[in-house]
Amino acid sequence: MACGGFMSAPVCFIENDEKGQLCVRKEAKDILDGLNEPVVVVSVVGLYRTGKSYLMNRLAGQQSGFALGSTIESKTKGIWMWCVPHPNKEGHTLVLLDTEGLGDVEKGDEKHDTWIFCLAVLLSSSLVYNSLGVIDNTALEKLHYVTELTENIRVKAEVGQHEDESADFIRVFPSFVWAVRDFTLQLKKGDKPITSDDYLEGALELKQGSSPQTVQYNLPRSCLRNFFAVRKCFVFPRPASMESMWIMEELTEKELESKFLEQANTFCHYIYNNSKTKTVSGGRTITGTALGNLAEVYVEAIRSGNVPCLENAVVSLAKIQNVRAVEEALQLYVTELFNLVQLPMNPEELSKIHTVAEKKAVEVFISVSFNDNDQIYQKELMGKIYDEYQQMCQQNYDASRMQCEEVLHDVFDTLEKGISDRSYLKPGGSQKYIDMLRQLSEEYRARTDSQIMSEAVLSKFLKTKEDIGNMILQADQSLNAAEQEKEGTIQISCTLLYHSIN
Ligand SMILES: Nc1nc2c(ncn2[C@@H]2O[C@H](COP(=O)(O)OP(=O)(O)O)[C@@H](O)[C@H]2O)c(=O)[nH]1
Ligand SMILES: [Mg+2]
Repeated sequence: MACGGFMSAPVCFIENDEKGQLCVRKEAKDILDGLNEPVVVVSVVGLYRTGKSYLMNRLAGQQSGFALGSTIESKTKGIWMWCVPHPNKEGHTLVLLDTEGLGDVEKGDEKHDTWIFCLAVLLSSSLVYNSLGVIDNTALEKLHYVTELTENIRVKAEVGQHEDESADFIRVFPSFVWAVRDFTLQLKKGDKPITSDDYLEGALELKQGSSPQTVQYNLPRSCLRNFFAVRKCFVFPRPASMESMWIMEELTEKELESKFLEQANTFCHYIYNNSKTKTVSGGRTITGTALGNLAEVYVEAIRSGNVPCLENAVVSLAKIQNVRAVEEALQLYVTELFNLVQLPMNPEELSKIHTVAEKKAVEVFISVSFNDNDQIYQKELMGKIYDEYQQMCQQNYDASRMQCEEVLHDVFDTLEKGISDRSYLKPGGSQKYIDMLRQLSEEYRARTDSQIMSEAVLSKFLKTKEDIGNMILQADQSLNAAEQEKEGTIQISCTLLYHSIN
């Protein structure tokens, strides 16, 4: 299904578990985990059966994908996700989030709808609000979720008692696109043609006055104006005849109304060209991996009865990402060493491999880590790399020692044999022994030329041979003395004999 993070079909991203609580689906999380490039996230919200899933399929450039509901029952449950290569931004993934319809009477769970709306706002870089007909008061009343955002989303971790956080929303919220479907009116104000954006801004104009009705009227409008800095509107005529609309997925471009097609293309191009890479509080862009973690952090906050907070989410996200960055970077370092190192080896070569592997590991760390401003995690990584390297150096010494010892046994075998045969316990034996030691040491050195432990192993060995060398020397000296004595005795006897004869 997933190929380098891209998917042939959408998967369920966030849904209700068996206890009725929101949860992030593992399959979707795994796909995002494998996506280490920046993401542009576009989510669609709106009442059910208003053509949201169809519009998302168009953004994916596909005839079908997100399931369409051609019956009363809405097809999409929870939030579904589709990751496709971004058509305009190389090295970016376009993540499409299709939400289940808000206000589904069958479901009748308003709070659930509110959270779905909040998650769509929190996770996306562009939020598409989709509705049928016109932007009138009823349409805006249906968008009451926007008025609840202040209760359900916090930006800062600590807020002063009388501080109004909604002023911060504008900095961190996605851009807002209103898609009006089956639009039948003419875009005109009086006689003058207006743009669809003018149409939206006109609908968002506030009324003067402070009566409860006026406050009520102004509330969703001022929320939209105050929370979303970038607002855009697209009006779509009916795409086809009523009968054909049951089978929209099967209709070819030619069978669609040309005006609809034109608008749909303009809409898609606007999204491709203007939707920004998803950032989090503090302005850092995020990857697919981070998006998956972010979703888990927000969903966890909702599950535990808290209000999702952007600043806290960034802290949690940083921790998750940085722990992972250390793990991945260290894994790469260890694998690199494992693949290139052949023990025993020249320590300088080992050091070179270590330096290259360390550099690669730091690169991985930097690409995965997140807000490691004080370099706490990078220092942890460097410490772990140092430990691994020290271990490897130790293993290198051990391996070299073993090889040297093997050569040593082989080379000095003749000497050992000579010792056990008592070949050196004869006059002049000590010199023979020393010559042999010298000759074999040279042979050993020639065979262990490149080994770091060559001299250490040899000198340890030679030390063990000092006693036997001394013994041989002593034996040699006493043998010599005896010999001389013997020779001396003979000479005295001969002299005596000579003298007695003469
Ligand atoms: N009237 C109308 N129906 C549409 C439009 N686009 C898609 N549909 C059809 O409306 C039904 C619901 O579409 P779907 O995309 O599943 O709506 P969702 O519930 O909002 O996701 C399907 O039968 C679609 O073929 C549109 O622009 N206008
Ligand atoms: Mg749908």
